[in-house]
Amino acid sequence: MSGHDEHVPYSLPRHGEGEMRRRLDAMHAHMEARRSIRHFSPDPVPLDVLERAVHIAGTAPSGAHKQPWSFCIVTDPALRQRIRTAVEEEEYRSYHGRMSRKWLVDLEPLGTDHIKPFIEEAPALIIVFRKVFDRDEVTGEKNPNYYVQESCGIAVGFLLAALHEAGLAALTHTPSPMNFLAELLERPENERTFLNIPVGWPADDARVPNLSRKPLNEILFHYRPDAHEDGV
Ligand code: IYR
Repeated sequence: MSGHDEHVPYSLPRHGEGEMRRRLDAMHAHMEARRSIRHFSPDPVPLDVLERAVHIAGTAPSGAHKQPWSFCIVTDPALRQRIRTAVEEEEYRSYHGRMSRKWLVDLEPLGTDHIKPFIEEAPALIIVFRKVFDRDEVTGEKNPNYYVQESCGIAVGFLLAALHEAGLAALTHTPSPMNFLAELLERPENERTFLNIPVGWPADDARVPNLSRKPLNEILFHYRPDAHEDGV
């Protein structure tokens, strides 16, 4: 039997209905206030706070519990300068040829372009790598990981929620293609870049697009008994 084959008892506290609603209403108000930020204050963030957020990300479920992720916290200004240069070269190619006209139109409300000052301005980058396989430590054999994209997506969701809980802002930045980041950070052969996440406090003059979120009735579909009455 390997590690987690042994099953152990588990239970959760049962909240009353009112308590469940209070908790989720409070969580909704809190999460509703989360925004992607592109203008950061350079104020340094305590490293152990970022470590705690990564610790929380690492509690995410994953395919066959393989935990197929690595999180790199980059605070070194020299390295961030090299990353920015490489990112802007890739982004220039994306904005000037690789992205479709429709894509560029969709991005107009965000006001993005290939210039990425936040890579140097934010006090830290958390660069997430997905592990497409793992090597057996003894035999060197390649062992597969499963649902790696889904697993890493969930872990990043936890990470963003954790950073927001700490009052920190983040951006999910996806330079494309982005594997140059794995090369710059000299990641092992089994890792592919998943996301670049600049983190910090918003700059004093930070502004965000005036976005609204889809109402519940546009994203939620019920399949329940007696659903034929009044459409509710
Ligand atoms: N990766 C580019 C383009 C970009 C794409 C999407 I989809 C966005 O939501 C935002 C930007 C960039 O970071 O500018």
